[in-house]
Amino acid sequence: MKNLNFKQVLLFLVTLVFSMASCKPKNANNTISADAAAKVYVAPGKYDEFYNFVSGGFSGQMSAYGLPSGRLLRVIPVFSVDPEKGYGFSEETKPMLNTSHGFVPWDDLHHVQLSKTNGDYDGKWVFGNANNTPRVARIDLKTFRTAEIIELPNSAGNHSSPFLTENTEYVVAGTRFSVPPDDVNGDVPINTYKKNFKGTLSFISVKKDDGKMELAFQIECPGFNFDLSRAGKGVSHGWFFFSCYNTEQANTLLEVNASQKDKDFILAVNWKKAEEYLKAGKGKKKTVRYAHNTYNEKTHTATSEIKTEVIVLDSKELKDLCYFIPCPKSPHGCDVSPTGEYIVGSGKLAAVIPVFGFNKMLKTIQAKDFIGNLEGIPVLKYESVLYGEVKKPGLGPLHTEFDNKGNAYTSFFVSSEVVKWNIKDLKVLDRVPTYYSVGHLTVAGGDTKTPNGKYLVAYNKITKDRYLPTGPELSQSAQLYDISGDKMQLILDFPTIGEPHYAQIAPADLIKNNSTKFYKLDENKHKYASIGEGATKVVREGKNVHVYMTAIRSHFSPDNIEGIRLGDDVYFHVTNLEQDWDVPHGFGIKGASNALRCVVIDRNDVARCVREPFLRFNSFNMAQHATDFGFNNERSLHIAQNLAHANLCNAMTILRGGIEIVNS
Ligand code: RUQ
Repeated sequence: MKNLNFKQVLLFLVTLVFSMASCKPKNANNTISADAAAKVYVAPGKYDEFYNFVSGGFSGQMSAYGLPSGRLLRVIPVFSVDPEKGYGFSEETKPMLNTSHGFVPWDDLHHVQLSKTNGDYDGKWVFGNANNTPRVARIDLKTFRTAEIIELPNSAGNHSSPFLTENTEYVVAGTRFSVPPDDVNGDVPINTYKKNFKGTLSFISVKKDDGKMELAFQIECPGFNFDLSRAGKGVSHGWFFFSCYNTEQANTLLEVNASQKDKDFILAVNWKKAEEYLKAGKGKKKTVRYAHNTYNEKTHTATSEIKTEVIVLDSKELKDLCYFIPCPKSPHGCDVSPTGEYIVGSGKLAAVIPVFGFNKMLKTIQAKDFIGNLEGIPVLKYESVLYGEVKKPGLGPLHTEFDNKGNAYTSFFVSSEVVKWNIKDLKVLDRVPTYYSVGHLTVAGGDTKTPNGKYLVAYNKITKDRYLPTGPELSQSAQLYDISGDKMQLILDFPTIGEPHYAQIAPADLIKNNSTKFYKLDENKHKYASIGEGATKVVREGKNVHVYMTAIRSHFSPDNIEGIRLGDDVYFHVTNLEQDWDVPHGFGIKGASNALRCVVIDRNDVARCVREPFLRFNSFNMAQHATDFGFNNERSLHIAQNLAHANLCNAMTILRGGIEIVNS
């Protein structure tokens, strides 16, 4: 491959992709053995053994599935508005999507990471990254709701993110694309890329008890692209590894120019050392702008705070902080074995999978066995750090996970397969086709110190003939394999929400017993909450009218509101009084552009509208009189049930005969 130029390689790969994708493997129908159905059957009324948290890609959301059944349990809104849950529509949740650029209603969520204690999942939180407008979200696994979102300055294409250290000390997020730092004039000619563009790695600390995130520090690195990353664990705890490409620092035709070199790098970062430098005051304060959004469970309201400072460590000046390990051809996945000793780099265009030894790396550093220095960062000798190469594994390796028997599983996008190999002797043991073009894969507990090793799921980009056709666009999908035996066995296909990238699998027992059933009414600290029907009222404040309203099965209170005058703004604050598991209510108003859903017991949402031009509610059914506002309970409830995910407005200007929202 070395002697082929990139275009030849690409042509070769593309030809392969097409041949893989267009002809069904001969044994496609035979790959399911008779016992597969029994293996995935979860009887009605029975629970699955595992939760599977799957990234939603360009849907911006995360979804939770049960395994082995493949049942979709919930779509968790994270970076995109979600009318089903009112997320991003109610005034209470809108601040979650605030950024330094204003309200951003979508993103691309690629990677999920469950919080860890001692290198194993602890079931508290799951984190996700936003690629487009760089952010990291924390989802609380008691409620399956997004609890916090933090934006990342000095970043663009937050892809090597969010990856966690073994006790969730840090969530780490590297920028995929280098950019001029936020505190300098970024309006520079592109041909000054090498000089002006920087790659920044963010370290977000996570508080042990409540998970609160803070942007602890950033490390400024050379202007490369940081693609994926993993924390060290066990022996390598204290280190972080990032795959990087475009070390050519090309700025045009990246498809070709960013893959000129025979080797790119894995960047090894000693984050314990970074902490020392930080303590010694070696960080520099930089002026930036980023949003930090938090959802408060007591007030049921999110707040967004704009922060203006970050501490940056300079990899050029600070010794022993970073090292480059050469790695063949545009490494993508960068994965660390359960013991923390082996680091696997998957070069998208490489013919081998290099496996590096952590202890060999330390020795190489000690012996100063360097082959060069890039912007102050020593480059280690490939052969000295290398433990060995997996030969002829497949084409287009992307990601690797591990089982509990010393094996690794790598996904191959181009040859559309999962390949099992042994970590010690690097021999390929088994390979199975995926349908088709697998991206990420996950093994139950596959990135922990103690993988479970029962199941593997492959996440595919293309489904082609796997499902009933749905027009020109088909669902992406997941495929479940039983990996408990010597041979991997495909046992289930299931479609996914959006494009799945990384996903993780956790034992159900870790999460299900802590699930919140409802919010206690008397703990509601929302400003406009009505604790019981007796507390409902209508309060006039000048031209604003606040309706304190409650909802309980089939009944809104008050159900008639009078005294509204022409020109008033009316706000509905609806408190759901139910104190039982899973009794949501909805509230909607015809023609309004925002929605509210009092999904959870005692959640009090206000969807303060609206004032949008051109929205007219002349035919609004609930307003019966010129100045009185007749509120027909039955009809409104009917509307609510049918429009649980449709329109709602609860501030409106009353005009004659109907309700009109005017631009004011
Ligand atoms: S990356 S395959 Cu974000 Cu591999 Cu998706």
